Amino acid sequence: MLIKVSHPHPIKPSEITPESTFRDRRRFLLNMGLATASATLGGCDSPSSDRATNIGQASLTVNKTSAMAGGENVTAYEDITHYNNFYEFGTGKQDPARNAGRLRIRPWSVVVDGECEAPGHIDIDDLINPQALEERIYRHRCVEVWSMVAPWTGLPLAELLKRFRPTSNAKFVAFYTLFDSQQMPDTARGVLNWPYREGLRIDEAMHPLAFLSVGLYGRVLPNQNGAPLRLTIPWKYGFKSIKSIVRIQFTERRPATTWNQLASEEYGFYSNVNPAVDHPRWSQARERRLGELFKRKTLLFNGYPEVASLYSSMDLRTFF
Ligand SMILES: Nc1nc2c(c(=O)[nH]1)N[C@H]1C(S)=C(S)[C@@H](COP(=O)(O)O)O[C@H]1N2
Ligand SMILES: [Mo]
Repeated sequence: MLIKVSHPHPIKPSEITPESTFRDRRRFLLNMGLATASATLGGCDSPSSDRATNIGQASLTVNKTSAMAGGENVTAYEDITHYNNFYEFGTGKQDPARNAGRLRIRPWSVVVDGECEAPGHIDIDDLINPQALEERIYRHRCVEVWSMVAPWTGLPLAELLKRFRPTSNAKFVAFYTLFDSQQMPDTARGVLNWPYREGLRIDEAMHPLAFLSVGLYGRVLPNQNGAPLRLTIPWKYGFKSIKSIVRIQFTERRPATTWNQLASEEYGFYSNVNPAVDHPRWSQARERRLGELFKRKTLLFNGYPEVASLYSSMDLRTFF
């Protein structure tokens, strides 16, 4: 059942810049000189160990690091992990950090089916293969006008999708989050239509920037950020980056997506970051980077112009 809530994304200044953000002004500027082959992030003797201070997660080995956020400072781990949207664990920004600990992330496998020649499933531990993992430092922009720069560990989405050999009927890809009311008591409130679902056009999903994340800051992904596997689509609003994925389905028709089902006039299927197309209830022209006092200008496609060719024949006001 769909319950229309009047303000699914209320904008309160207190939420956009939480007190913790003001308190914690530590900033990390990643030294990209460290991004050498097979760098194990968080090693005690490396200068990058600062990044891992107080991170209680196992470290991941990555093959290479690509900084794709224009040299901007990386947002503090504390902010990235304590200011979240994960409605299955509550609608408050601090709720996921408090409640997502009850999510059991092993055993975990992802079903891949639909319009493909080799449907099947993949075990998360087979996916977390050190040879295949890389780190991507991406900007991330929520439709609620906050943003961050985060170092994700994972693999290109296209690499996983191709293993299942999508057919020519596969025009879209649908993604589903786990739905388990035992582990996710907040789902009983019916704020959204569970399971949380998202979708991409197949060419968007195959774009080299589209990424599946299993780690953050060189460590295993914390539950509140979508463990054990989440999408990271840096040119789209944050809600496209679905967390704790259990199913990926190739489809011929455009799949339903959670926020679009809730309020289609507010959240379109494409949801590309676009300063010129406002959300009906607030402007998208500016954003507040977590940890910063002043707002900055929002960039078209969140500053990833290489995706523009995906939309060259489309009116981005109609297809928002
Ligand atoms: N399953 C699920 N995925 C989700 C959400 C959610 O509520 N449930 N929220 C989305 C929204 S609105 C945003 S902005 C991002 C936030 O990701 P972060 O908490 O890692 O920054 O997760 C997205 N993925
Ligand atoms: Mo969001």
